[in-house]
Amino acid sequence: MERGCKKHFCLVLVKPSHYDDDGYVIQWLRSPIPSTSLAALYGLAQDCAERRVLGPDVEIDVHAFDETNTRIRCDSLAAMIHAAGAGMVMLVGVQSNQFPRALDLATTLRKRDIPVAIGGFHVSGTLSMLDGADPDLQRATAMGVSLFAGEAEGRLERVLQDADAGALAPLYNFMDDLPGIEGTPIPLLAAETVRRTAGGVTSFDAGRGCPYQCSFCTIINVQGRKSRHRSPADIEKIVRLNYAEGMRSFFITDDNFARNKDWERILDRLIHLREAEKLEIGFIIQVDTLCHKLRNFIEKCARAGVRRVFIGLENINPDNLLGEGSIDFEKMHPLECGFLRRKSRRDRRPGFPIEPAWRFYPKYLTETAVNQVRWIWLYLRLRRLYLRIKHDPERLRYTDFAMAAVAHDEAETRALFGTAAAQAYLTQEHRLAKIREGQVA
Ligand code: B12
Ligand code: SF4
Repeated sequence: MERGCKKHFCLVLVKPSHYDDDGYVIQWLRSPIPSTSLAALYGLAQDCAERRVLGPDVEIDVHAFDETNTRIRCDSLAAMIHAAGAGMVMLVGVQSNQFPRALDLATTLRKRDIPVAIGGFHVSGTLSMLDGADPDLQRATAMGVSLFAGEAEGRLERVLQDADAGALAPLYNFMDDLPGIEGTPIPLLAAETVRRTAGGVTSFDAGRGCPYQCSFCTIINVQGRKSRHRSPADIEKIVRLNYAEGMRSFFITDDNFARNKDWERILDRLIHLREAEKLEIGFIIQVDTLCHKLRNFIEKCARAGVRRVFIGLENINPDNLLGEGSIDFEKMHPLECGFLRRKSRRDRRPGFPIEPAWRFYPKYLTETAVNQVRWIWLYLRLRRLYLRIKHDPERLRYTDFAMAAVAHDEAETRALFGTAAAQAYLTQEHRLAKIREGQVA
């Protein structure tokens, strides 16, 4: 459509959620944290809009929606694009468990003649590890959906130009050409998108790629083993922009921040923001178990405001996960849990019946009320425990097995190692140790 003398291209970015076991879309009144994938694509799309990559007379209007906190109505998206006269929907950051939902959204949109592209870890991972041999990818292609493998930095404008020309390719495959991300447009989201999350916390990737080769790791097949990173100046910009919007806590999503080649310069910049400029910022990072060997790493992380660290370990006892608060109450992995579950009666996975209103709403309201009481009760119990520990004069003398130094006989004496899986793991470790010592050919 032409408004004034300008043409418009409506770009809708959607980060799909996935279905729960009952076939309802997992959605919350407030999701815990803005999606980095959505922010990355939004930042790149805004840059394309500013550079007028579709021509000097074409405005690109970018809209971003996260399905974990917003109900996606395909009819409304289609109406927005038809009203603009041109546009497309990009389903972004789609992981394997979200791919079926992404396909269902794509099916409805394609029926309304809307150009659709899907990208994210599932497409990239499937192409790099299985050569694209996945029936779901084939289904997508069959319905005219365009697939994008690899990273969008430096490539988004080509997809937009193809879409505008009505010539989207069935597959954009950049897996063999991972881009440098220094100086590329930074991830960001509009304030109204961020407001749909719990608030205070946001995330960004300072870098991609990890030099290690853990046998169970899929990520290195997608993001590679070479460290590619944003510049300290870009990271400062991300922090300042978000800080101005009230964000105080940042999740740096690098799989292994300790192996980001620029970690020290980045931390120095963050230390300056905290210590010289008194910005009250805190960080969550992910590292490997050897990070303590990097000179200054732990000290500088502490000064930069790192408050929580994820360390990936192979799990000796998978039952541990079942002990999480969220699995009991919401039947949900803790990383997927948000605040106040929303369910839309009509957004049910194809193959599941649409429940009549008289049955759906009372059940939903009862579930919600029961879960809220359970969460409040859990909070009160933990708060009581916390206060008891905080005021216990003996608290600094407390110790238990988990905090004790490694003992030479613990594999024989601790119950943790008593399961068949743990024993198999130990046998393999002993064998590998002997190979390293040259005792086994
Ligand atoms: C950070 C992270 C999280 C954070 C997300 C926080 C946040 N604010 O976003 C948290 C902790 C919440 C999380 C949760 C989960 N995660 Co996670 N997560 C990651 C991690 C480490 C980084 C993801 C990221 O932000 N990358 C940076 C963005 C910019 O990259 P990207 O999404 O790939 O997007 C780029 C390209 O793919 C492309 N692109 C993406 N989409 C599109 C679309 C189009 C049209 C185009 C053109 C381009 C394009 O452009 C982008 C920029 O280059 C990845 C591992 C990894 N390194 O990818 C795992 C990973 C994605 N997570 C994974 C999983 C399994 C989960 C959970 C399902 C875990 C669980 N059991 O609950 C949940 C799902 C939650 C949810 N609702 O999405 C798996 C997915 C595996 C798979 N086969 O799909 C991964 C790969 C880790 C792994 N190997 O196990 N996760
Ligand atoms: S350290 Fe983490 S990101 Fe690196 S290869 Fe191992 S599992 Fe993958």
